[in-house]
Amino acid sequence: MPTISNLQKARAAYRPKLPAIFAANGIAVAAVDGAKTESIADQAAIRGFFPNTYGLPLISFAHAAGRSASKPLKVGVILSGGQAPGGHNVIAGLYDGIQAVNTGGELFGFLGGPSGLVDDKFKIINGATMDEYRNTGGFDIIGSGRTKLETAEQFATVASNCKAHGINALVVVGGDDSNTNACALAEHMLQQKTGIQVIGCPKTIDGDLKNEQIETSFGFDTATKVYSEVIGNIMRDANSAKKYWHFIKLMGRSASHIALECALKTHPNVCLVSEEVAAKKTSLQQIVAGIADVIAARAAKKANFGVVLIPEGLVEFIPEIKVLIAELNDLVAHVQAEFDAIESIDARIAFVQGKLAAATAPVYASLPKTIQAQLIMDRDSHGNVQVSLIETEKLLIDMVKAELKLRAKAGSYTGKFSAQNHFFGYEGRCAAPSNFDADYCYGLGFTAAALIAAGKTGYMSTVRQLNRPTTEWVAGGIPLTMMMNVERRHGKNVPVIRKALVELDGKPFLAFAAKRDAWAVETDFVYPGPIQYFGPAEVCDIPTETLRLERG
Ligand code: FBP
Repeated sequence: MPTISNLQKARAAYRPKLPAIFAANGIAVAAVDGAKTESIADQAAIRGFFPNTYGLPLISFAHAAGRSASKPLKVGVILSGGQAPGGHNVIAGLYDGIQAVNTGGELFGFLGGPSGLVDDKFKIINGATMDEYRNTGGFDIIGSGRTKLETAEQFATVASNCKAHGINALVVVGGDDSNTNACALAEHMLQQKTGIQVIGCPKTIDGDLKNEQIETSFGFDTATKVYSEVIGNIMRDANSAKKYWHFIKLMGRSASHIALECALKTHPNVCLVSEEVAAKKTSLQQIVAGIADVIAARAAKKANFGVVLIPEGLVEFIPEIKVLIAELNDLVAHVQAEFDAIESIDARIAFVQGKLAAATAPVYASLPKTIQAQLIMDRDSHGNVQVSLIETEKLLIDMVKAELKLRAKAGSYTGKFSAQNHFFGYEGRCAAPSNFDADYCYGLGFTAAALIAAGKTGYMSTVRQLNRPTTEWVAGGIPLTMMMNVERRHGKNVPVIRKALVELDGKPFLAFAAKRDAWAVETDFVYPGPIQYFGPAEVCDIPTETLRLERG
């Protein structure tokens, strides 16, 4: 038995609250078909891609006596992609739901993400195993992975592995890409008449898997609370020492939801929002000038300290860097062998520099050498640059320093600039889930079991009305095809679940935009402190600002 902390011991006793329908009736519920659905765009094309799962109705649940007498379920589950707090509670909800249907039910946890399904690597999750992981962070109960499950060959292998074990349903816990693939898997299973159902669950700390039906992805609440706690601590340090500017990069591969949420919670002097940078076509030099303006304005008030929040995906949204990255991705792919043969990083940089187009070559040349090197290092499995490895926070510090030097020379800046850099991402992905995520995830898992018991496939499990007390949370199902549109990826038109970026006319961004000028010059820091698991509801159960503003 591994050693566990006192908090973990106390937390193991927490009983997550279920959505109202299950709290009142257990699994004695029936699925009720609502209105038929259409995809959010490109309806004819999406119908063509998914003839068997397109147009399914929305699902809600109603009390139905006698439902608990159903036959035992044999379900497989995978955790896919980056860790997010609450994954273990999705599995706990699923496990308890399966047991509620019939105590003879079985849960197969496929190991290491989607590859576990293909390679048939699994462990049976029993009651004792489950109890060790309730309300804990991490995905370590079965591990996760980023293997893409998308080919007909993989689908056929998955079907035969499931049949061999008598598995009648799969639950895919993942983000937009994993659930896009879950939809294709559901379609395959129906087309091949395998009888195997597929249900998705919305996971990602990035908060970019959301829409009318999915109010938030799980993990966003806990992760942003952890980052906000640490940002608050840094703010207090900055306000005590009064000598450092802290440049903090925050995870979130593309969308800036995490940075925006942390800004709303902590009131930094600057928070960049990638989607705004793209919309306004702000250049890197303009971003640098904007930050330097804030630093100069605070220096004029003798405040030579502050905090700047930077979303992880920023570089890909800056117009000239976006073009540069696209060209570099193509270039490195086309001359891969030649490129790999060059040993020194200086020679690689010179090689790339010589091959760039006339418009992009000066952009590349203007960047510090470390960033030039990071832009041409190892690609991800799609051949793209790995943005999380680009040290945008250091790039901005260097450029701001240079800009302030020029201003000092010109006499328009007289402050002192000393900077520290940070990157917060992994620190929050496996935190013990907040009460919100513990309850939400348990509800998502239990709902997935109810959807399976009702014979549904091609759905994502949903729990809604999350801005209200848990006693008013509503469980249901949304067809995966409903969230889809067609996008061009790697030269092909493909159906994908649409990623939700920050909307510049959305309430969270507008609330931030209304305050940011004041936060820039004043020291209006907020120190949220650590997540509280025990205590009054107004401390323990507060949802994110994003959810509160979006849902009222
Ligand atoms: P998912 O989209 O799979 O949930 O992952 C999110 C994320 O945490 C991003 O914020 C980050 O850019 C990425 O994963 C890091 O990936 P890795 O864990 O492979 O380093």
